[in-house]
Order: sequence, then structure tokens, then C-alpha cells
Amino acid sequence: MNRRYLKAFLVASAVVAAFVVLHYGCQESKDLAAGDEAGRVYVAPGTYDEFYLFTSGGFSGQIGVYGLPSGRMFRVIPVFSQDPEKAWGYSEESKPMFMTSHGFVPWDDAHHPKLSQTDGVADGRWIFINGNNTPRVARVDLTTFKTAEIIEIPNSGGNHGSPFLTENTEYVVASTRFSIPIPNKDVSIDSYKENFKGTISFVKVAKDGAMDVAFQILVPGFNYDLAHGGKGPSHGWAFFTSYNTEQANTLLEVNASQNDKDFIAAVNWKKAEEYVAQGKFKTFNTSYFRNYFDEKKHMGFSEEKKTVKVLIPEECPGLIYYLPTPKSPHGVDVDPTGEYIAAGGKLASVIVVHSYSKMMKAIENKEFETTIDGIPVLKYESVIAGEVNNPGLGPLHTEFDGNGYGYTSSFISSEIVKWKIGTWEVVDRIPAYYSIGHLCVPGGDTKKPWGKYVIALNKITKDRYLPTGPELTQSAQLIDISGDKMKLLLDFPTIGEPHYAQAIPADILMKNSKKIYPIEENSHPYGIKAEKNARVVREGNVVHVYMSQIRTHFAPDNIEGIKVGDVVYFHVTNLEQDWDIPHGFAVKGMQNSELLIMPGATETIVWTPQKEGIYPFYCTDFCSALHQEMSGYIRVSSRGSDVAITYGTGK
Ligand code: RUQ
Ligand code: CUA
Repeated sequence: MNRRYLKAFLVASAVVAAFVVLHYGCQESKDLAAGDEAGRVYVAPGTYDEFYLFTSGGFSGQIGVYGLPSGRMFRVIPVFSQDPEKAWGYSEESKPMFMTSHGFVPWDDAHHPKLSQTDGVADGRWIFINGNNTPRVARVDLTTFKTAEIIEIPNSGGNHGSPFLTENTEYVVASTRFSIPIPNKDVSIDSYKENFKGTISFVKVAKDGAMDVAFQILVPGFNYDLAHGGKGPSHGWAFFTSYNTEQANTLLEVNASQNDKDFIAAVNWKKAEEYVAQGKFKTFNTSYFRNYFDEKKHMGFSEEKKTVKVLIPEECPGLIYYLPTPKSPHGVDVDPTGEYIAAGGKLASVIVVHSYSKMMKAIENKEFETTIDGIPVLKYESVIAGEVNNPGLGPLHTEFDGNGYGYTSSFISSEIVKWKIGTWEVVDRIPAYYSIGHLCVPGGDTKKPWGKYVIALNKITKDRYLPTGPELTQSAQLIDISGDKMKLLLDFPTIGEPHYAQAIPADILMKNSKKIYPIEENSHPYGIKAEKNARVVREGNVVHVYMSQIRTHFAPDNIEGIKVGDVVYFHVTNLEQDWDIPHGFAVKGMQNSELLIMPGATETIVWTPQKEGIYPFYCTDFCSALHQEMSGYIRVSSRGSDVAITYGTGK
């Protein structure tokens, strides 16, 4: 770099840095660091005053990442959704992540994010989220904020009651929302009662995060809704709500609301492990896919699995019990001590809280009402710890503050109701604007809630924001719970529909954030380690472009000899080894998306040029003062042309 250039570059960098500070400088930290010599401002280490909040996108298939208490959005993580910003689902490397037994399914309805746990406390390694529609569970790596794995759940009609965890992330659970014939087959829908079944699945999570379906339990054909793992004394158990115990197959709004009580299914998964070890399972033939992203090869891989182990309750005594619970319960939430199991009976006039120790005693004394398909139904009076009266209309979900209080969202009366564990009295209530679904206390479903806030996740906005056409934004509200009275602090809009959310102190995640991919570890088969290895190789009508990027040019940036009818693979390696210096790549008319390549990574996009001519390409991410110069040309000739492949930069 000559001196004049260097000076111009420094001035330009200072201007860019000033711009960054002005526009983005309000980082989620208490004191704004002065920044390094280059003027870059880093997030200063925070305290437990600051949290990351992860919200589900619902039908957007994404996860939203926010700072608390600001409510400002930092990032959208594409999970079950194609995202042109990051080429997720468009790049060749990410396409395998969407493989299922139904083929390539690039969308899902993502409801419940759940942070990995160690000893019942969120540990910040991963966040899981369910795909409700085409039954799947995804695992997002919280060092990269990127989807690392997606596994399909076989023998399931929809995966709503998921991905709740056991205390040490031994298992992710998944229960069928819709019952179907298992294995699936062509039958009359009227034969529901005879043919339709549910499953409860336990997905084993290995030390490195890799998931596999360890076993499933075949259960009566109800709708299994939500779940939570036991903790402390109830570690070893997992709880699942069910509705439609009427087993209706039409007009569920009436027909599935007949029974006074439905059930919480209590599963002894340690017992299940014993039965599996003893070989007391049936092997079902099926097909499901496990897709994972290799961070060194920078590539997703897909593998099909063909069998699954299924436990039948009749053959496995002690495996599962039903706890009668009024009335079409939705959420099921276990308090920090692991003793209390609160149910959101969405049509009930009370919040029912079951007692784990009473349940164990009732099992021991065989206090059963009846048995359904080998599953003993415990007596309501024998398992109930208490009922919270006057909980508002339509109680859905409960979170805990670790100080002896539960907070329940009531959808119909649109409020949060605070109640005391043990006395079961309501001590405070606050309206939510409007129609709250889930709610989240940081750590509020773990053994160690961090408390401080409850976040209301609301379905309807009405007058809270500027109108945006027929659909208004969904929204979250931040409420202070540090005093006796709940206090509304802030409204903030969310991306997609927030169902569940999880929050974790910023400190736990910040220090693990990945900054670059070391280029020497890049083992992408089409990656290059230096600009001198950039090349263009023709193999019949397939052309591989091994391309590099560094501020502020591509190699090669002039390519000739491409023909109409070619299939051109651009394998683009970003050689930068600096934090926050991705480069983009886009070709005029490419029927696809851009690429946004992280420092040290390689990504591939395919182009099939349709017409001869000259095609510019450029970097899509403003990467330096000379970003606009980061561009190139491709010459496309006719099908039969004899223009040879040539390429280069700066010749
Ligand atoms: S469920 S509120 Cu998936 Cu309650 Cu959304
Ligand atoms: Cu690289 Cu802009």
C-alpha cells in the first residue's frame, strides 16, 4: 500500500467508523467502550442487567434475537426458512439442511425456542426450536448464531410439544400435535378412534450436540400439545399436555371440548431407557432425515434413517401415567424446585397445579381411576397440589421468578396473573396489549430463574403501533417484576409471531461468540486458501469457479468462456481473517440469491446463464471505503461459441 493510498484509506475508515458509531453505536452495554485504534466499538462486558432474548418467529420459521432491556433487534436467524440475506436454503451448502422424507421443505412453523441446559440451568451452548408442520427439531449454535442441525421426527403428525429438554440436555422431547395412523396409511378419517395414534419422542443429544431419535412411545390418539422436563426431584420425568381426549376428527372447537378433564402425560424416561436397554421395544420401519452443518467443510450434510425404536405402554408398566387436568390444557410448566407442575387449562376457570411428590405416592398406592391402553389414569384428588382461583380467562403458560411466584398468561382476558406457590393466591395482575400467548421470565423455566423481567408475547397489536396495512406487527412487552407490583416498561415489535421466548444473561453468550473461521481449517472441497489458487475449470457443460475475496477485489474478476447452457458453480472463499468482515456476491440475473460469506468461509451458488452478453457481479456488503470497486465481469457467449475459458484479476 503506498502512503497516499494508506492515508485515503485511513480517512475513509474513520468516516465509516464514525458512521457506524452514529448509527449503530448504541450497543447493548452499560458503558460504550471508546473503541480500538481503528475506531471500532466493541460491546463492553455487561452484567446480568443485560440479556439476550430469543423469540420464535412462528410462521416466519426464524428466531429473532433482541437485547434486553432495550428490546432492540440484533439479528434474525433463519432456521426453517430460506433467507436471501445469508443464502440460507439458496446456497448449495445449506440446501441439505432442508431435506426431509417429503423432499426439500424450506419452511416450517417455528414455535418454541429452548436453551440448552446443564444441571437445569441454561448454559448458552445451543438453542433448539421445533418445526410444527413437517415435524422437525433444529439446533442453533450460539457461538455462530447459525442453524447447526435439523432432525425430522418420524411417526408424528406435527411437532408442537417440542423441543423441551431434560435437565442436562440428555434429551429433546417431541410429541404429536395431530394423531395419525402409525405407521401412516390410507384409511377413512372416520376410523380415527380405531386407527389414529400419537407418539412421544425422545431425541438423544450427544455431547457435541448431534441429535438422534432414541425411542418413541406409542400413545392413544389424542392431541399432545406442550411439554416440560422435570427438574431436581422430578428429573427423570417429562410432562406432556393433551387435549381432544374425546378423539374427535372434525369440528374440534366443539367436539374436543366435551370432556371436563383431559390429561397431562407423565413419562418416566429413565424407566424408558431401562426398557430400551432390555430390548423391550418394537422396531418400526420408517424414514426420517438428520441434517447437520459441518463448520470446517462449511457444508451441510443429510442422512436418511430407516428405523426407530417404539415402546408400547401396555408392555412397559411404569413408563407413563395420565394426570387428569381440566380442561383442554395447553402449557405445562414445572417450577424451579421441580415439585410443582402447572397446567394452562385454556378453557378452565382455575390454574391447576399438580404435585410431583403426591404423584409418586399415588403411583405407589395405585390410586388409579382407570387405565387407557395400558396407561393408568391417576386420581385427580391424589395428585393435585392446589388450584389458583380467578386466574383470568384462558390461562395458557406459566413461568417462574425463583422467588416463589408463578406468572401465568391469560389469553382471553389479556393479562399476566402473578400467584404465590403454596398458597395459590393471586397477588398481582397486569394487562397485556393485547391477547398474550406465551410469556418469558429470563431462566423462568429452569432451576435458577434470573428473574427481573417478564416478557409478554402478544398476538394482537391494534393501536400500539403505526398501521402497516391489513396486518399489524406482533409485539412483545417488557414488564419489570423486581418489585411487588408488575410495571410495564416497554413495547417492542417482533419479527413473525412470537410464541415462546428464552432469555439468558449477555455475559454467558458474549464471550463465546465466534469471530472468524480460521482459513487454515477450511476443508471445503472447493475452497481455496490463497488468491493464487483462484481458477476457473470447465468439465463438460459444468464450470467451477474457485473464487477468492479480500478487501477489495475478487479473484478472478474477469471471466470469459462461459456459454449459454453451462451450469456455473461459484465457490467463493472469503480470505479475510477479521471479525465482522463478510463479503457478498451477486451476479446480474442470477435466479437465486446473493451469498454473504463469513471471514474464512466458502459458499457456493449455482448460475445457469440464459442469454449471451456481459454480466457484472459485485460484493453486496459494504465492506470498506472501496466496496463499490469490489466487482467484476463475466462474458457469456453463445452455446456453440469457441471462446476459451480465460480469467484473471488486474492483468
Ligand atoms: S404455543 S402461544 Cu406453540 Cu402457546 Cu404459541
Ligand atoms: Cu466486499 Cu463489499
